[in-house]
Amino acid sequence: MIRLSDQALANLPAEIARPAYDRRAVRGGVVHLGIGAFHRAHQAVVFDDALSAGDLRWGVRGVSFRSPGVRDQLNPQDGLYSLVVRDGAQVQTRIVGAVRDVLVAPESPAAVVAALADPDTHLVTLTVTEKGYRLDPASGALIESDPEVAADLASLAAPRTAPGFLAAGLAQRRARGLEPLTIVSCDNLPHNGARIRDAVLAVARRHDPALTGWIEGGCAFPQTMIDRIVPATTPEDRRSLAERLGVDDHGMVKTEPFTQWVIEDRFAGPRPDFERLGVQITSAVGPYEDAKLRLLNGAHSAMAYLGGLAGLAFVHQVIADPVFAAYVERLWDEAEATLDPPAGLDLSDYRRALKARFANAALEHRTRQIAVDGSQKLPQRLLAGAAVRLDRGLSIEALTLAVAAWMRWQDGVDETGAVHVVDDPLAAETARLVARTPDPLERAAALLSLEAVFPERLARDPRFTAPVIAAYARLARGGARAAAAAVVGG
Ligand code: CS2
Repeated sequence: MIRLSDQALANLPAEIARPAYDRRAVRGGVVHLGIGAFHRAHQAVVFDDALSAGDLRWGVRGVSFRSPGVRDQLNPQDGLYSLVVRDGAQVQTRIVGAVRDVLVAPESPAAVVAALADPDTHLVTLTVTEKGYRLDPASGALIESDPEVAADLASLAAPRTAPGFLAAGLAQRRARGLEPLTIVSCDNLPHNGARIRDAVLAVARRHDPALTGWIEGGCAFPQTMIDRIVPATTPEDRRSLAERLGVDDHGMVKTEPFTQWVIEDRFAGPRPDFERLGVQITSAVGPYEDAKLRLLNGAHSAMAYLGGLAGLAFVHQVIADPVFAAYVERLWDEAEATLDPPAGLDLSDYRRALKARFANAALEHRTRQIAVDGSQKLPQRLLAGAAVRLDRGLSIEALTLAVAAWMRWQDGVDETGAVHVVDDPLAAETARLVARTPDPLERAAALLSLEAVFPERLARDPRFTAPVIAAYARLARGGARAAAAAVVGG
């Protein structure tokens, strides 16, 4: 079967939407760092819409930080890929043309720096996951002991990290007399704009105080809230798409109909007409971000660990279970009381919509996918809300059960006896703590000593530690479902 490409577009069935603009005339206005499925199913679609609306400045140059996988999927396809939107039995497919090419950072660091320092480039977007910022999750400081960070702090000749590449690219722009950039973090981190700004400045400061001043004075790092559920593509997804398209697409992504992007109104230079493309531009992103992180992502992580421990493979299976569904409502009750939602965001409607999104069985969103990198996710998804509740003297039974479930997940085996890999930057450390504490009832206390995850004010507060340890004991005794039932009943 032939591969998707500009030429193959003519062979596609007529009902498949495809770029109607002249792809050869598209400029590379955007550099995207971390071109995984999430970018392709979200921001790249907005840039594709901008191109379709006739503004040809917003083509994307993608960068992969680790493997050449996405480059090998997309470059032979002229950057084209299918966006498959699944809602129950309905499937909609569209070919996205926004991506021009993909660079692999470790293979060609100079090309990535050159892309950042290209006069056509105005925006940098990033989806490098929480750990890609190289900031300590609890303190927010640059992790200087990380060997790649240390290398970038010593020299930017061939950067290794996202903050290092940005510092090097901005240095080259400044040297060439080009305009500063708008750098848009699209990761699920609180104050994500400030985080990437802090990380870039921490690297720049080490190399050139004048560069630091130029970045502070001219570059913009808006805060964003970004939302779309994008499960990993499977070989079966690809096979069924090939049957429908009649061409082979190695770069397809699948997602849900829902999509949302809220960006703080802070730009250094040209940008697409975001408002006309359905993107919300606002002065205050924080309230959107907190609601999304604590309700959507908090429930996601809770379902990933509790459902995962119970041996449930998919999110829709977890939410279909009445006990887990009632538990999620309870978790949301706890989280909701800590939020200050923006005007116009009705949290009851938001929760109802989330439940329907989680129930979309056609997505086949794996609990194990969400379980990855828990140490980076817990602080903003569960612990921040717990801290607010403790300040107000409120109970945290549901939140602490999710924390305890993450701890149980670190054992690497679920309640059915199935083994899983603990995929997390702190996996070696958690494994050491687990191994050193053979008595499962003491493990929770041992894991609470992880300073990168648990801020001191929580780790030292018995109002936090006692329910975590009790929930852990309940999980060890009766399993995830019974522990969730105890929270719901209590
Ligand atoms: C998920 C998110 O994998 C995860 O941690 O919670 O990727 C989630 O699907 C997105 O944030 C939804 O916008």
